[in-house]
Amino acid sequence: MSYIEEVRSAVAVRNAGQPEFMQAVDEVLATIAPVVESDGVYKHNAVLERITEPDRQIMFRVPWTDDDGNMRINRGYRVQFNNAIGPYKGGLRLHPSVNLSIIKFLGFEQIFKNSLTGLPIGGGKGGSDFDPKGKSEREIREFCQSFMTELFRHIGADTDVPAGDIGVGGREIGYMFGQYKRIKNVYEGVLTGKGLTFGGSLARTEATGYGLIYIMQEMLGEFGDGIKGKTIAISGAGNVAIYAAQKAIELGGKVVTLSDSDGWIYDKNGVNLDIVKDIKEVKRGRIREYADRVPTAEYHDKGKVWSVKCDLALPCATQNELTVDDAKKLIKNNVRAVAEGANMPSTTDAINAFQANHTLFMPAKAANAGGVAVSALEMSQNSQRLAWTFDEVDGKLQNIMSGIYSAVKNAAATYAEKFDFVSGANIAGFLKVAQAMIAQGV
Ligand code: NDP
Ligand code: 2IT
Repeated sequence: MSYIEEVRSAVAVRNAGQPEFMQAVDEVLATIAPVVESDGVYKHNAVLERITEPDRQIMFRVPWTDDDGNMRINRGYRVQFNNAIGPYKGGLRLHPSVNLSIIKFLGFEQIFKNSLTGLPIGGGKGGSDFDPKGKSEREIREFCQSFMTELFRHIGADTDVPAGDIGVGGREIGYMFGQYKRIKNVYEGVLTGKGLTFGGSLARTEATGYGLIYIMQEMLGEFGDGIKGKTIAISGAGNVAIYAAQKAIELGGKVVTLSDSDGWIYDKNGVNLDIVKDIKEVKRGRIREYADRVPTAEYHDKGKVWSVKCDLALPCATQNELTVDDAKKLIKNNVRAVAEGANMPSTTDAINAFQANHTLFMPAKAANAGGVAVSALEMSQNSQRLAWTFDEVDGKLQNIMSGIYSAVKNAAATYAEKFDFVSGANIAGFLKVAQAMIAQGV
């Protein structure tokens, strides 16, 4: 048995019942063999055993009262996965599906993604199975305060810096920051994605979606092509989907789909983002309302956006939302390129189908790293007690995405196959963290 196979078996036994975590581990282990099996230093230092075992896994009870006065209980999580290259960094997810497997897969992927940004940030992730849908403003605030009343003791500007993810945006980060400050009496950059009046960075809201389009541009630019004139299918209608759509439209693309967990819209004329933002960001409504307001648009509560003919596909909702059947439909419709805005949105079989077809495919660790990269820039601004302009931050984001593209492309060409960006991202992300871990001896 190879070293990788040995570790894979041991990790599977130790983490039984955690399918999403094993999916993320399997993908990394399946691609780093050219590096790990060619040099005994990794086995000698047990690097794979160490990198697959979180430094710390914190689970806690979160009590809160609903508007009827009932006490309600949720489970909170923070998995501090790896701090070899910087403080733990990664989002908080509030969604009823949240469990330890999901938080661990996200925390594990975050290690490699954060490494790819070139910035000094380690990997972590957290959240809760709390469902923010349909909750009042007061319920959200009380939940966030209660969540932070336990989390505060585990985090800090130089220890662990959480941010947003599904169900956590500026509003939730604001409430959590307020509670942290109140308990600790320290004003520090302990969270990113903060409001602009209290230490937030310009362009953080846009960063993940913009970064996704910037790296797509790099990938298409390889063939003298670009976003202009492309028909684009996007899933999701949250932070990542909306700002990916915004940048794509600005660059001359036509975004024809968006979705939420109830259904999806198709607007052959290209979506009107002002209406989408009003529905999603202002009214916190459902995507079906778009079709009520734009008569030419179709709303479907069955099927998925991937049945629509498109040049570019950007899954921006959640894990495993794009299956091998979806991949086959996209391939049949001649999709030119796929880039993952969400974390692990494509199943393993779907990725295999894209790669077998030589469809350009940029995996999440590289494609959506713009969000956490600008979070790291927010940390820098907080440390300096300065605020940079939108253009300054956006310019740095463009450079970072271009640097990620080069790193991923070069690692693919050196260790795997030209344009095998899955291997390239995993290997480039791994090498830096592994070297730091070996040097530090822990
Ligand atoms: P939001 O909460 O803003 O939006 C999530 C969107 O995806 C909503 O439209 C939501 O629909 C839909 N969605 C979520 N879960 C499901 C589900 N189980 N089934 C169907 N649809 C679902 O989150 P973000 O836009 O921030 O996050 C989207 C993805 O991007 C996630 O995978 C996240 O991990 C990833 N990501 C986010 C970053 C960020 O900076 N925010 C950075 C990097 C990656 P509904 O409202 O109906 O639930
Ligand atoms: O998945 C991710 O990279 C995020 N949700 C953003 C993390 C961050 O710290 O900004």
